[in-house]
Formats: sequence, structure tokens, C-alpha cells
Amino acid sequence: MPADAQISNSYAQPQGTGGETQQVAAEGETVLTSQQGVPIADDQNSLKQGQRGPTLLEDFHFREKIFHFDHERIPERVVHARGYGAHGFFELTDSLADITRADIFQRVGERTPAFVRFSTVAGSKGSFDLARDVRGFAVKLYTREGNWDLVGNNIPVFFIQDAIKFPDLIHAAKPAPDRAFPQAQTAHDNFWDFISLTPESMHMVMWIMSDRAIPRSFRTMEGFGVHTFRLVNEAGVSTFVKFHWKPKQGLQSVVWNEAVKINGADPDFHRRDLWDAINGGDFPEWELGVQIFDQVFADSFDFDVLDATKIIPEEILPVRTVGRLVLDRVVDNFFAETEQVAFCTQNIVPGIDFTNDPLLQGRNFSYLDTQLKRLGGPNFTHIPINAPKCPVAHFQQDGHMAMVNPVGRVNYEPNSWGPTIGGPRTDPLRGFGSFAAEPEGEKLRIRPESFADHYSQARQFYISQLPIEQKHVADALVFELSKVERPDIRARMVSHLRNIDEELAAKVAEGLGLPELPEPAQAAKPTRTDLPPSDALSIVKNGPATFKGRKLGILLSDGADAAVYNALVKAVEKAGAVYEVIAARVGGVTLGDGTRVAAKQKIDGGPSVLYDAVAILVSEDGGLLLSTDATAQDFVRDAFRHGKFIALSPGAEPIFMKGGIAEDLDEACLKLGSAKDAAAFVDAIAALRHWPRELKVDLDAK
Ligand code: HDE
Repeated sequence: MPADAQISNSYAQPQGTGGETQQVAAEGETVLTSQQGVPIADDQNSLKQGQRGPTLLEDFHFREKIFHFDHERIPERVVHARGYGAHGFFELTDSLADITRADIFQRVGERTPAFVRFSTVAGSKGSFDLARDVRGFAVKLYTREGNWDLVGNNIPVFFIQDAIKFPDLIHAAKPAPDRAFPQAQTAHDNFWDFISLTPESMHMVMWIMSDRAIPRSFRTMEGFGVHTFRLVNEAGVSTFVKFHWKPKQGLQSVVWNEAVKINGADPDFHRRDLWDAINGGDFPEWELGVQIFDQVFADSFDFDVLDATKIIPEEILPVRTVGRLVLDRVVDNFFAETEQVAFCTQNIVPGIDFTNDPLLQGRNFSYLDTQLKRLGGPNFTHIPINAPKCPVAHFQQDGHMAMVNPVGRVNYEPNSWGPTIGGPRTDPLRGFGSFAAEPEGEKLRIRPESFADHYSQARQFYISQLPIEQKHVADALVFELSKVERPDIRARMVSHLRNIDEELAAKVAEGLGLPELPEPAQAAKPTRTDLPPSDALSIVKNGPATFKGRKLGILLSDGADAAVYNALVKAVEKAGAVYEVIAARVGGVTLGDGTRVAAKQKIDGGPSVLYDAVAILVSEDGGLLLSTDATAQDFVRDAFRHGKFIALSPGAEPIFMKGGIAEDLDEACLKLGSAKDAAAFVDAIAALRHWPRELKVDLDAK
């Protein structure tokens, strides 16, 4: 019997005088207590004077319960408020012992516990998952020499080059302070006003206008450390490094119209997906890759490796795989773990070090500072999710909620109490030592010349996309800028696009109905047009080769062919994918052979946007009945419009007729008349989308 069924059966009979439900602990069952451990006799009624009150202030149980409830919230993160975490491990597959003394990179096969939190940036904690936004990809690695936090994103570059601009960027992106909207979106004047006055953002703009900003799942996105870091070996030699997480599941995103609808149908789409995958035993996995280079290599570029608005293309410097990250356990409690986890970029370990990237330097101040406010004191490292899993020994003490204070009388050093009671001592050999980088130049507030090229890599990103992906970038820009009320801001953005790609600028200008093309923006450095396209930057080129880990939606009716249904389910399971049955009623359907199949979704709650592909498996009567239902019509129309693979049984035709697409069916709409068809369909859907269709159904493509 499922656990929740047990719970629901345990309602006690009404026992209070007013007929309310009082649950009484039987012998051996857990007794409800106060925070002080006092057993509680009645949790339904506050203490009153007489039958009808007033309520008495002396009711300490009532006061404690309400007091605690009043303080349940802690400040949400200023950015990345909405997130979802899971536990797992990192396993080293290739030793980096020659270039770093970081303990985690020494022994092949060794596993290090990890906690990962994915997030959106702009929305508040209760916002929806499929906002067009950057995703946070923050990894805490509990190494044997301390916690290493790699606090990255799913996009390898950032909006700004200097941390001093971060508050402005975030203010501009978040809801305007007077009206407090729009929530979780950048499609508004303030954002584009700031961006169009900040040419350094242009490379990032290309990424966030691409489908990278609307991932299908946390499981299907890459992660990046973004900054250039250092690896330092035993001899003290430093090598530059950029970190990459590559999903074994392949890259995949949704389309914008789908994202908008998913947010309504299931605002928790991404968190539910991660929860279901891990609990279903389909553990998501990423490879950790490194791009390793030295100063001479860094000097070979005309951009600066300290500039976080730049990448080093993988074709120039291949990504070397050194390990894998597997997420295999959901949290026990969201608040205790995902909400209280405190990532800090300053959490590095011996063998890893910072560079002078001005964004990273600023972050190193911000994260520690922010945890003090969010978690309420300096002892947040005592919370289990933040506590290292290696020995910790120091003389720091006291403060709010101190859980682990030094034991004994000695709380200072140097001391002469000897090693047993004198406490820990430093270790000059094993201990963390900063790489002895030489400072250069005068003290200045300046942006170096080497940070001045804002357009070349933006262009490189754009020309690396497939035509359909380029279309999506243009569509997204048109959508976002159409929500901008001031025409001068729209035009200013287009003036930047002219420095990236003239065709893109023209398309966006046309999409916006600009009367004329504005002059190109003044560029600090002219755009290089000789940078070659990089295949690694395309999502579609790096998609999966199978349907594994994906979800098929099966719209089923009474009387549907049982043999076909069984074959379909078998093929989906064989592919390592999952399926959900959608029906007119959640109670399910009776197939042609009399078998009952429960539905996961009533059609109103299970639109096709929730699935990677759909099968319409209905009897003749079932098809006729469903064809009269607007949500069933939407189901097929949306699946079609979003370029999905569709299987249709013969009885399904009326739904497509009423949906207005019966005459447009193409080669990605496959017939589902037999068990053989079912297997062939599951093979075909590995391709995930039939992109040519989009060009036929979208005004912007004409
Ligand atoms: Fe963050 N960022 N950030 N950021 N960031 C925060 O720290 C900040 C930046 C990133 O799941 C905050 O604990 C500054 C780049 C992630 O808990 C805050 C600057 C990248 C997360 C903060 C940046 C990130 C945060 C808010 C400009 C990608 C969520 C709550 C220099 C490499 C971590 C918190 C989690 C969170 C500051 C820029 C990634 C306010 C000042 C670049 C994934 O401290």
C-alpha cells in the first residue's frame, strides 16, 4: 500500500466537543510536542476562557506555534531566488595531478559528494520555471580538503565585465520599482534600456535570445564556470582553466510559444522533471570538462581571458573530460537543503585559485555577504548542507545559532598549551596558499583596452547557429522588443544588432515594423567577421541521439486498440523513456480488450506542451467524442505547431479536422495502426522535432 494511502486512512473519529478531528497517538506512536519537548494534548483548540472565548495569552503552545510560523521565511536570494537542488557525486575519470594539487583531481575513480542547485535568475521564489532567463548551475563539492563551490550558469558568458555594474543589471531586469511588474521576464523597457546602453552585453544577449534560455530540462543543459580560474600544482605552477559541464542527456530546449504555455500548465515543469527523473532511477549525469591553457596561449587572443563576456571556442581549445557528475538523490527537505544551501565563489580549495577577472573578484565579496543576510548570522556553515564533510578545526566561535564551538579552554593561537589541548595548528605545506601572481600598474578605475571588443563573439555565436536557431534568436528579439514601449530603445537595440549581423538586424527591424534601419551603434572596436562558426554553440547540433529520458504523452480513449497501446508502452520503456496517459477523465479508459488503464492527466491538465512527443490512440467513437473538446483540439494543434512528432491512430482524424490541421499533416505525423507502427514511431521520435514545419506555421517565417 502506498505510504500516503496509509496516512489518509488514519483519520481519527471526531473527538473534540465541537466535532473537530482529534488525532490521538496510540501506544508506541510518536507524540506531538512543543519545541521544548512538552507533550501536547490538544492541537485543535486554543485555550479559552469559557466555551466561546476570549483566547488566553497564557496559551504557550498556541503562541509558540504562531510565533514560529510567522518566522518561517528567510529573505529570498536577490537573484537566483527560484531554484531546485539535488544530491549526487563527482567521480574523477582522468587525473589532473600534474597540473593541480586539488585533492578532488588526484585519484581516478574516487567519488566526492556533491550538491547542485539549478535556478532561474530574475524571477522571485514563486515564479514559473520556463521564464526566458539564464539558469544557475551551482555545484558544491564536499572535497577532502574543504568545500569547493563552482557557482556557474548554463551560459558561458555574462552580461557585464565588472561587478560594479551588477546591481544596475539586476535592477533593470527585475520588476520596475514603482509598478512591481513584470515578473520573471526581461521583455520590458528597463531591461532593454540598460542593455542597449551596455554594448559589452551583446554576446550574452545572443545567448539569452537563443533557446539556451528556455531549456527543456535542467538535465538537458550545459553548465559553465564562466570565469577563467587557475589550477596550481605541487610546484606552485599555475595553469589557466575554464570549467564545462556537458549533459550526457544531450542538449535540448523548448520553443517559445511552448514555454509560455508550459508556465501556465505546469509552473514547476523543471523541478518536477528533475524530481521524477531521480526518483525514477534515471540519474542525470554531466561530464566535467576543462579547457586548460597558459599565459602564452592567452596572449594569442585579441580579447582578454579575464573578460567574462568571452569564450574560448572548443574548436580552438578542446574540452578535456576529467570526470562525471551524477545526481542520484533528491532532498529530504527543500528548505533545509535547497533553500539554505549557501554557495560562495570564494569557497575554493588548495590547488584552485582565482584570476583577476573583475567580475569574479566582485563575486568573492558578494556571496559571503549575502549569506549573512539570508541565513541570519555567521554560522551558516554549521547547517548540514553547508558543512564540509572533512575535518574542521579553528578558533572561530559564538554568534547566532552557534552549533560547533571550540572545545576546551583554548580559543586563540599562538598558544603554549601543547598539541592536545592547544587546538589546531597551521600546515604551511598542505594548507591553502594563493598563487603568487604579480600585480601590475597603477591604481585606476578603468576598463582595459583588451576588454573593448563587444561584437565579434556575438557574431560568432549567431553564425554558429542552424537557420532554425537563428530564426529563434530573431523571433525572441522581436518578441522582447515588442514589449518595450519606447521606440527609441527598440531602435537603439537594432543599432547594436547591425554590428553583429546585418541580416539579423534587418529581420528584427522588420519584425518590429521600424520605419527605417538605425545607424550602427558606435563600436569601440570593429566587429571581426573572420571568426569561424563553432558547432559546439548550437543546441540542435548537440542534441540527443535517442528518446531516452524523454516523455511521451499518450492521449487515450475508451475502446482504443490494446495491442497498439501495449506495444507503444513497451517501446517507450525499451527506449529508456517515460510516458503519461491523458484521457477525458482521470479515472482512465477501458481499452478495446476490456483492460482498464488509469490516466495520469485529465486532458484539461495535460496539454501536449508537457511532452516531447505525443500519440493519439483513440477508437472511432473516442476520436469523435474528443474532437468536440477544445482542449483536445489544442492538444493536437499545439503539438503540431511546436514541431513535435505525432502518432495518430485511424480514429484520431476528427480531432485533427476540428483542430484545423488535418490537411497539413507531414512526415513527422506517423500512423499508429499496429504494434509495428508503435515501435517505428518510438524510433522516429529520437529526432525530437520536425523543424521544417515551423516555417509553415509562423507568420515571422514568411
Ligand atoms: Fe551570482 N549571485 N553574482 N552570478 N549567482 C548570487 O548569491 C553576484 C554571477 C550565480 O543556487 C547571490 O547566494 C554578483 C555570474 C548563481 O544559491 C549574490 C555578480 C554567475 C547563483 C550574487 C554575480 C553567477 C548566484 C544571490 C556580478 C555565473 C545562485 C544569492 C559580479 C558564473 C546560487 C546568493 C544558488 C547567486 C552576486 C554574477 C551565478 C547576490 C555581485 C557571472 C548560480 O551574492
